[in-house]
Amino acid sequence: MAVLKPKVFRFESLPSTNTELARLASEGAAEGVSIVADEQTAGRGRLQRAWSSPKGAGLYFSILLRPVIPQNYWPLITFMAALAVGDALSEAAGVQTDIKWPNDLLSGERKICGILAEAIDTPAGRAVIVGIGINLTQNAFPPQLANVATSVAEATGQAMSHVVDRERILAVLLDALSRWYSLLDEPERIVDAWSNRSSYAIGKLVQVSNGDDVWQGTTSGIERDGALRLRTTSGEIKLVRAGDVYRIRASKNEL
Ligand code: BT5
Repeated sequence: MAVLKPKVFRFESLPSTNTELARLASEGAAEGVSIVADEQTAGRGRLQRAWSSPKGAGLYFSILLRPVIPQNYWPLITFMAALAVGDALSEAAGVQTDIKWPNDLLSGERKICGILAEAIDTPAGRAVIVGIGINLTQNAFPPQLANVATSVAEATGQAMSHVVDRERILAVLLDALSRWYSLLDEPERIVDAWSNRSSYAIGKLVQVSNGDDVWQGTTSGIERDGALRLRTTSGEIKLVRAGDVYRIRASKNEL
């Protein structure tokens, strides 16, 4: 596996770091080219959802990868990014995180980071843009998301300096991404590490929705290609490759 050498370009404001990096990738940018913006005016989540990205409140980052592993393993790119963010938040800020399949990092069951990996065709071959949004302060998201979102400042109880803390987290994140990326050709190591850090990997009662499909069941491990195994209430095993996972809390009256 090629060694990742990140090269970071900084912007004050962009519509979306993923969109700008896709443009550079289509012009032939090399693996490792990365973008950080102080704000995004049209930050994106999955399925064209919005990612709230006000100035000075979060780390808005994208990196270009040109993976050589078979494409059916590309979902593990989101996994390796989640592992790297987990390392960065732990080492640079002392924040311990849980991972919710497929792309959320949680602190105290609330989302502190979202990851958006997008595959694109470029003249130099198929590539992946990995976008990472980390909430540094509570200003990163609107108050109506406060029950589902959190920030590094809230998790640590400390005020965050946008520049100093963002740069420290970014520096550790770049190292961690390089480390985990070099393991991408060993899927079981990525899946094992991910599963060890995710309370959602096994034994969690969840609802999964993917478009019009909605299933309830208990998570029962991760496939080698990153699919989530779900034992549905009817006892059937489903392999989930896309969708949103919500934790179901057992009712207090249940035995
Ligand atoms: C994600 O999507 O979680 C992927 C977010 C990726 C953002 C990064 S920032 C750098 C790069 N450039 C981009 O344009 N994007 C990437 P998803 O799982 O679909 O979650 C989106 C949902 O999270 C929204 O519908 C909101 O409910 C919620 N949300 C929006 N902004 C949030 C925030 N700052 N913190 C927590 N939750 C948020």
